This record gives sequence, structure tokens and C-alpha cells, in this order.
Amino acid sequence: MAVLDHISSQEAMALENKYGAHNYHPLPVVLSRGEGVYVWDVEGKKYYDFLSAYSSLNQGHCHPKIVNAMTQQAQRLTLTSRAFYNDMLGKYEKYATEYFNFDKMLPMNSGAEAVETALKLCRKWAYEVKGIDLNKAEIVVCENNFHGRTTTIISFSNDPVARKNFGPYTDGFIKIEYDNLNALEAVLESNPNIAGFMVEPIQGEAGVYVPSEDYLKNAKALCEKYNVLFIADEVQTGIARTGRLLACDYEDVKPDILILGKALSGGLYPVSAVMSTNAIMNVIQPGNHGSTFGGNPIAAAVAIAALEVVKEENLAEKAFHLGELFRNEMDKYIETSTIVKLVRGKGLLNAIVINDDEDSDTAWNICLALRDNGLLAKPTHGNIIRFAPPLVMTESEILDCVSIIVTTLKQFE
Ligand code: IF1
Repeated sequence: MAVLDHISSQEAMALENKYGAHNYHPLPVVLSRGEGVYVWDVEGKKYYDFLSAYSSLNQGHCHPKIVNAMTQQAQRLTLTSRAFYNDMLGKYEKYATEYFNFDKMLPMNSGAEAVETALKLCRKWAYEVKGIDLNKAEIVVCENNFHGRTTTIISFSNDPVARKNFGPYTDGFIKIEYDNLNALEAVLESNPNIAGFMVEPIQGEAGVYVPSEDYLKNAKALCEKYNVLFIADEVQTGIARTGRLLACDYEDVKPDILILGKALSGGLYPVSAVMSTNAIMNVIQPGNHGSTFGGNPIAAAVAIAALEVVKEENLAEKAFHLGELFRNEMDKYIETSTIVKLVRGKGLLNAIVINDDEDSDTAWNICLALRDNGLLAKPTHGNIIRFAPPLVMTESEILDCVSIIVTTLKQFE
């Protein structure tokens, strides 16, 4: 068999099982094509994509403008490393910093790399600007966070599956309850070595937990009061996903450090970024940090096109209105449902909670049935199913998806 020969779903899954690490438990469907809100499996069956690669495909699969930007650049210059300048990075940095209203950005590739970059930036600022004693900086994070999979990031995770047997763990992190301002104030007023507070504006992997109104605004105010950096991880909630360009925009909160990834590239290429002010970013000097592919010409071309699409197609407004429509329609069903307790979310980042215990396989079986009915989604923890379609969906497509979801859920009543 030549490596690019057509294979069946069964063959594809068998190959991954035999030759690939078993670090995921994918839904048994093998995709071979994507376009807009649709994907097709290798046998040609069509599905609505209701996961968007965990909110990476906000602009839809294979968006022609972004594909074109990528292919044009790929035929001109793909990678220089940062050992030399190139004609794309500065243009991208100007465009993106003005787009999000920051002074400077540090370009990276994966979301976890951007989170690590933000943590290093925050610590260096703490020692060189705030004046915290060397190696004493603490960064506050929230229980049930998800910020990536590096050994430092899982050091402050409380998900045993993500953390177990990966020690020794990195010090310098304090966990507090999410959406609890008293807990945040208590740790800030009692500890002079706090450098930063890193938070997801909505906790995605934890199950799409939307915090209380003004949580972010009040948390930012507390950070200002105690000279602590407010770090927003918008890798999943950013790029119009929640109905505003950034989830922080709902409360007019401007983070000291902003972390972006996923849909920053429209799902075509690993592109992430850390944005901040000159006063903070200028603690980074040559040799302090970097990455071979960080800010490469293809990433620059793709990210510019992906961000242009967000504006040209009004994706934040679309996500806002389609999200309201989705939750309103789901609520009509939930009123009489015997298995769904609630739907929650903002914009097109939503989840339903199944009234079954955490380790039941009901949510998994519902996702298998959704697949059979032409819609792809996946449970997060146990009994929660996340719904995050591309933001380019139309009203009629959303209503069609609600119909598929409700019809499927009724099979489990
Ligand atoms: C997996 C979900 C998980 C993220 C936030 C940083 C990162 C992520 C808020 C790291 C990544 C992905 C990773 C993927 C599944 C998915 C995910 F919440 F989006 F569903 F795991 F929690 N900050 N989230 O959500 O970005 O390094 O992956 O580019 O690891 O299973 P990355």
C-alpha cells in the first residue's frame, strides 16, 4: 500500500491504533474533507462539525481566503527562523497588535507554548519591574483550569488524568476557586509575592463554565490594586467564539497579558501569540525566549487572513445571535426533557449537562448517536457535551442542528 492510497475508516483507525500513541480516545469517525460547517468521512458521509477542533475553526473548514493566503505564501517563503528578518513578521505584528490594541506581541505556535510564554513574561516582569524576591514569584490560577499539556502547565492542573505520573511538578502556582472574588482578594492581600493571575474568561474544558457577571472586571480591579498582572487565556474563548472579539470584551476588561491561539489561524496552521504593553513586554531581551517556527511567514500570512475574515464576515455578531438562537431553542426542549438539565454558554461556545453521574457513558453514547444522525460533538468531562460549531453557520443550519440534537436526545429519554 502506497502511503497516500485511499483507505477505509476501519483501516485508518487500525493504523492509528497500531502505530500511534494512544493519547486520545477519538469518536469512531474518520474524516477526510472539510468545507465551512461540514466535514465528510472517508466513506463520503456528511456531518455538521459541532466541535470546530475545540474552537480552532471559527472561520469554518478550509476558508478560501485563508487557504489562498497560505498557498500564496507557501510558494514564496515558508520559514526563516528569527535568526534573520523577513518581510511578513513585522507586518503581522503591526496588524495584530493594532487589531487587539496592544503595544507588542510575542509570536508562538501552540496555545500551550503561548501560555508558557505568558508565565515566563509574568515572572520576569515580577522580578525586574515589581521587585519580587528572585525565585519567589507566585502565579494564581483557578481550580479546574485547562491551559495546555506541558509539565509546568499540568503542574497546576487538578485533573488527575492530565497530571498523574508526570512529576516532579513546577512550583510557584496557587490555585483558587474559579469565579470567587473573595478567594482572589484573600490570596492577593496576604501574599506579597504574587506576580500574576491567569484565568480563562469561560472555563472550556471544565464544562463551559461562565463566571458571574463582572467577575472578570472585579478580578482585574483587584489585580490593579495589588500590582498583579491579569493574564487572560483566550485561546479557546477568543477570536469571536463567545459573541465578542474577546470574551473579556463583555466586561470591557483589557488584560495585562492576552494569550491567543486556535482560531488565530482559522484552524489552518499552529499559530499562537502573547500580547502585552511595552512596559511588560520590554523585559524580554534577545536570547530570553524563542521558537524555530514562532512568527514564521506562513503563520503571519494565515493569521492576517484569519483575522480579516473575522471582521469581514462579522463573526462576533454572528456568534452572539446564533448562540442566543441555539440556547433559546435548546431551552424549549429542556423544559420537558428527562435527561438534559441545562444548556449554558456564550456566543457559540455552549454545553449541555446530562443528568447522569460524572463517570456514566451516557454522554459518549449520545455523541455516537449524534454522529449516526450527522452531527459531530464530543463530551468534555463525563456528563457534559460541548457544542461549538464554526461561526460561519447560518440560522437555518443552526436550527437544523438543533433538530438533530433534540431528535437524538429524545432517543435516550
Ligand atoms: C487537548 C478544550 C482541552 C485551551 C486553553 C490553552 C490551550 C487550550 C483555554 C492549549 C487547548 C485543547 C487542547 C486539546 C483539547 C482542547 C481542550 F478545552 F479546548 F477542549 F483540552 F481542554 N488554553 N485546548 O483550551 O492550546 O497547546 O492545545 O494549542 O489537549 O486535548 P494547545
